[in-house]
Amino acid sequence: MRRLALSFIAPFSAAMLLPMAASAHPKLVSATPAADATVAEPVKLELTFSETLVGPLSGIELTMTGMPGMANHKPMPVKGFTSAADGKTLTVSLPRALPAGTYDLKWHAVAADQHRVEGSYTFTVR
Ligand SMILES: [Cu+2]
Repeated sequence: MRRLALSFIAPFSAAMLLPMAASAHPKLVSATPAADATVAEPVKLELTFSETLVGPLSGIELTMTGMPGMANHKPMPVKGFTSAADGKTLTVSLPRALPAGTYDLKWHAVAADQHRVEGSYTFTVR
């Protein structure tokens, strides 16, 4: 009988000790263009996160990794865009529509606890 009682207590205690703090880190919820999507030439990118962003500390780096008909395209950073955070959404305004090619987008996001979280995804412009 004593053995049976102990087997009930152990799993219950373990569940009580699970850490809760990680929930405050921003996760990418959705993006336009979406990860792995193929889209017509965008002039604006939009990334929506799970937490309210600290604007000046959140942003992206965008690299063109391929162009149609061009073998061995070297990674080419896209420059001249501006990004602004409003609540949970980061909006990136491009100086002109992105030309056809493949792109690697690296994002970094900071929410209230000031920890920097990073991620990346790719998309294609046709
Ligand atoms: Cu943190």
